[in-house]
Amino acid sequence: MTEKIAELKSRRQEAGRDFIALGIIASAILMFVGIGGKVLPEIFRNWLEMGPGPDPMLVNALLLNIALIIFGWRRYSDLLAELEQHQIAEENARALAETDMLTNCLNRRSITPETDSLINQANGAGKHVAFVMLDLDNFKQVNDCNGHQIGDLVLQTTAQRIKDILPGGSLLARLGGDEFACVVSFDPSHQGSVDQLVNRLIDAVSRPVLTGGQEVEITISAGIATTGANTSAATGALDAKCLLHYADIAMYHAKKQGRNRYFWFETGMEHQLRLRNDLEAGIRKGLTNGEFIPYYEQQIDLHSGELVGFEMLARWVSPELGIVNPDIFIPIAEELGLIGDLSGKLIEQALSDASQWDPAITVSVNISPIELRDPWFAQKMLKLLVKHNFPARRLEIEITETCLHENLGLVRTMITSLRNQGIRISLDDFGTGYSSLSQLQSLPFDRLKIDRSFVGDLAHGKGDSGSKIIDAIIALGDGLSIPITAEGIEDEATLERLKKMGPLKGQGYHYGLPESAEEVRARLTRLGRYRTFPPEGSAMQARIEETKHTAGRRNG
Ligand code: G
Ligand code: G
Ligand code: MN
Repeated sequence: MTEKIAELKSRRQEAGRDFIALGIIASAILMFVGIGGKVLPEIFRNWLEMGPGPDPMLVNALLLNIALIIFGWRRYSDLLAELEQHQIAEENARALAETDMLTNCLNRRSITPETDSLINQANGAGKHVAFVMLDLDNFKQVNDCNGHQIGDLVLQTTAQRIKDILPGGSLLARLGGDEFACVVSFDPSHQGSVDQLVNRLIDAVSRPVLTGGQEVEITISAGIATTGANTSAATGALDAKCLLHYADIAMYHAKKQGRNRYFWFETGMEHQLRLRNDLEAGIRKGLTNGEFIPYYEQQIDLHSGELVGFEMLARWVSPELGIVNPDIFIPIAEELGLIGDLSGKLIEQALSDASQWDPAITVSVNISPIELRDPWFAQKMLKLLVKHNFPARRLEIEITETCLHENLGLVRTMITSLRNQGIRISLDDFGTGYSSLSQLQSLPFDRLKIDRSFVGDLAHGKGDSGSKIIDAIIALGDGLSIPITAEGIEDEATLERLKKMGPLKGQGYHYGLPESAEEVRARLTRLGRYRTFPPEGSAMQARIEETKHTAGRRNG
């Protein structure tokens, strides 16, 4: 590429020199006129024997002049040819800059001006323009699993399939990566034609791509924005840049809704997106500012009524939003890749809080399926336990049933290494995630937690199904010798029914809402189960020592 540019440059310089040559020719012609005007009449007169011959010096000068003009003319025609070539090369370079090399479509730079001129054309013809943003789903996986060459082939095939379907006069660009944009004009009275077109695109792209005996399956998500009323109602006049932005938002919405589908842009989406971006920024900021804190829900031995443990439940104390529940921020933290960090901080805080509690009280923590995929997870837990000098047998890790579908082998290894350290593992929300009996038998769980939906059914007297399921789970736990906790006990009646069903632990709002560390401290202090003397070396102990010391000096 650089060689080509250097060649173009040197040709341009040559052409510049040739312009000087052209100047010389012009002066040569002038001289020819001047000298010729004097010499030629003398020659004629000499021929007609009417006078003496011309001055030989002037004749030589005239001949030299003629030679110069011929030479100059040839250089000039060469120059014109050069210039023409130069122009062609420049045009080629411009075409290259406007084209996506892999697929031969337009690229991100050229789609905007091309769209703007299509909009102008359409406006003149009483038509509207639809901008369709298309993004392959999980394309990274195709690259990772099959290599970049296959990835490139998938992109080329996709581009070709889209081209085959688009009506004449439409635009197609690859904006980069696995993102395409097509722009079509349509009759405003047939908006349905855009839906039809996009449906056909989605169908065509999701046909498997055959590559050297392999089949690659791919789907696509799309967003549509048009110059018609539905997009412009709230936004006014639309140019290519706006359309691209709105189509992108609609495409993002399609991704969020589960991919392999399309959405028309609606103004609400922009609002949602802003909200989502604010949430993401807030979570990042909250993480560095320590805004995520543990709350604790009591766990009770149903028969003795004794407090035996707490389940730690994450809360986000946001300066803007107040107290936010984990079902809002955990999925976002997972998507942002922050869950390991967040969870680590929360668990560390919980261990630190719990070291002040009666050592008979256990702490349960929830972890996300994503953390189970971290090969260092067990290591990290061990490090935290050692750092806080916290006995592993007091820690219980809750994993939800849905984890088991993701990678049974990995989960088994993880559970085994956690249990080898002495940490206990419970299966959370049991009954909602369809784990099979064989999985239960092959995985060494220390506890099952019956999902609160079944426990809730008990009190609301929805037939006997609730109690039958709970009976079945209790029998299962008996058979496998796994103890059981019932979640979501909300009233005395439920508690009484559960008590009759077997030896259970339980938790729920009947015993109070989840509490902050401070409230737990007050509760345990009332019960005489809070350690008033902090463990040695703690910050509190250091402060007490210091106070004693200064008080001693003052007194002495
Ligand atoms: O507290 P509750 O309110 O809304 O909890 C909702 C869900 O969030 C529960 O299913 C619980 O398992 C989960 N959850 C609470 N805290 C944490 C946490 O620290 N990490 C993970 N991964 N999930 C949590
Ligand atoms: O990890 P898990 O999905 O089990 O999270 C427990 C969730 O259940 C938390 O959000 C907690 O606030 C909630 N919860 C705990 N006890 C009760 C209860 O008695 N009733 C209801 N509706 N929810 C409860
Ligand atoms: Mn739980």
